[in-house]
Amino acid sequence: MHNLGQTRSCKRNNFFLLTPDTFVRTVLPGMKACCAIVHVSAAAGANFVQYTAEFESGSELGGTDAQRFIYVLEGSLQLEVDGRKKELAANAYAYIPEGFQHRVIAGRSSRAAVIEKPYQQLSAVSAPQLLISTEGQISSHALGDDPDLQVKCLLPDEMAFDFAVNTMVYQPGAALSMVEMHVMEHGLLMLEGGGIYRLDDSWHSVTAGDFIWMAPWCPQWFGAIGKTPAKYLIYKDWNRHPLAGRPHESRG
Ligand code: UGY
Ligand code: MN
Repeated sequence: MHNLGQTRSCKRNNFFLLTPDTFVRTVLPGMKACCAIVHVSAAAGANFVQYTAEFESGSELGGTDAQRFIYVLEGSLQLEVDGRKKELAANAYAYIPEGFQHRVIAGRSSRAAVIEKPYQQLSAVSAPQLLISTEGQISSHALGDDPDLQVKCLLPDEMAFDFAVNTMVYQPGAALSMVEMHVMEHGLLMLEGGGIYRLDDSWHSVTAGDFIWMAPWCPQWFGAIGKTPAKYLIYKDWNRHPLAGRPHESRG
């Protein structure tokens, strides 16, 4: 059904909000019976790629040259490494280091959030190893002193990792205690509930299924609205000096 050209989706220089009514599916190299909704990439100025992969029964994700993070949203996936298969059920996740041979296969229809980013090596620090876990195994902590805003850091607090992926759960009425403006960019997938997101100078109603990209220093604030908690999965670049990865400018 058409909606007379109306949508909550919007794209600005500093951010965009993408709602499921505007999602367009595509097939990435190596995908078999699988498709991707690409939410953000270098085409928008981001330094990472995030997409939702939708799997049919018997399907497979393609490979990547980058490091990869997969969080299972629905169904279950098999991660094949060294000829062994590890089952990833909903809320399970895997961090796959750059250059690590693996296959991601679905035995039934499934969905996963996928983040890919070229690794920024630190001298004197070894690159991270393969990591497989579930959100349930991670303990949460309050953000600031607000017990109604709980954060789970899905990747270990180690300098080897050049990005972080966290879940954040807001009880109804809970909110970020400040408008944040920071060097890190974000990829955010709303998992449950909803509320109001301030992005730059505008306020947006957001709900489960929406995706938001925030550029570095995009003013951001969220307050949960409704009778159930709001939850999102959030990516940020992390643990690297702001000069790292920037091309050297020629001086003349
Ligand atoms: O980790 C963060 O920067 C997080 N507090 N940002 C956000 O929720 N928009
Ligand atoms: Mn933030």
